[in-house]
Amino acid sequence: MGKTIIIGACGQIGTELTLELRKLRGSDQVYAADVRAECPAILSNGPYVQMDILNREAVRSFIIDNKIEQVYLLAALLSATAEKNPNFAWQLNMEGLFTILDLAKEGHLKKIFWPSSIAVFGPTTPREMTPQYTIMEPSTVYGISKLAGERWCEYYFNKHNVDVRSIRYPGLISYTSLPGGGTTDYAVDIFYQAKLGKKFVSFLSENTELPMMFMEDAIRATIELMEAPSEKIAIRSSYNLAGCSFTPRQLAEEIKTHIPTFEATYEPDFRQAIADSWPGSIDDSRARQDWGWKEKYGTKELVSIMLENVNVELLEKLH
Ligand code: NAD
Ligand code: AKB
Repeated sequence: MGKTIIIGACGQIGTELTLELRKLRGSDQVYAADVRAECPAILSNGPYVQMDILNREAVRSFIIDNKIEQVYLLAALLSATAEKNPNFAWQLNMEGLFTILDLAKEGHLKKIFWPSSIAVFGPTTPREMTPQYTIMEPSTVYGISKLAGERWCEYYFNKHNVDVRSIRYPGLISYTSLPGGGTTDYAVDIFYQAKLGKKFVSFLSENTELPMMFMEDAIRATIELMEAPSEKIAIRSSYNLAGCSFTPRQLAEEIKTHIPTFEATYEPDFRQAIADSWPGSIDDSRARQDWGWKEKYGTKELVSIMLENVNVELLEKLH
């Protein structure tokens, strides 16, 4: 297998995906790339390149000159940050995708992974067990960019035979790196506050149910999808994928079974409207049927492993 690059490698998903792909393929075969000037220490076991996905010519030259075969394109603004800067979010989330799809169309790349999100659904979508194919009228700039991206991925597959694969990730929960500006971020922050012995103030209301997944499951799903034989990938827009679903109150109750003194209060802000427009749970039967997806972590397992592993120093480094 040829070389791989992960663009947006310093983020919540990129950090763990880079480490896992380096384990599988060899550190020197997997480039980490990000707009950040410095490579975080955790990714220093392999090559790092500072790269702005919006600099189309620089991205093209690097990929062609280094004979890269696979791209994981993770750079994006997430839902909450995107609402604060809609024009830039649209530019960042779309332009980079075209740069990479065009490289594949011209024969420079063999395979692309591009993540979508549960944000492609909207207030008119059936909320429970949201099907793969259903009404999609996203009401956020992030959701609109992800839905447009999905349509372009399918288009490039159909018209230009580009091998692009995608997952509609739910909210991802991890302890290796912090989340980067999403609506589901409360479900990571809560573990740091619990470990610090602090009261947690949730920016979502107590009964807001959202689909979530432990990062290890998400990374495994991504690699399984990318390694599946092409003929098994019947969906070239993006696959629904589910881990578990919970509300802030259910999550707090589960944490209390480990830390009985833990307390949470609820003060919804602008992110409540975003969460209200998203599904509560996801039907991922097509991913199960087509390429054998099965989650390992439910809410209980996720809470135990997060409480065991979150390191409050990671949070303190940022403040
Ligand atoms: P993140 O915000 O943690 O990381 C994004 C990374 O991209 C950052 O390291 C950032 O520095 C980098 N970046 C930003 N602008 C860039 C640019 N111009 N050029 C190169 N790099 C740039 O995001 P994440 O949570 O790791 O998400 C990665 C992808 O997965 C995104 O497309 C996101 O929409 C999608 N996704 C994430 C989740 C989740 O819960 N984390 C859920 C659904 C979909
Ligand atoms: C966000 O909240 O924006 C992300 C997502 C579900 O896409 N975590």
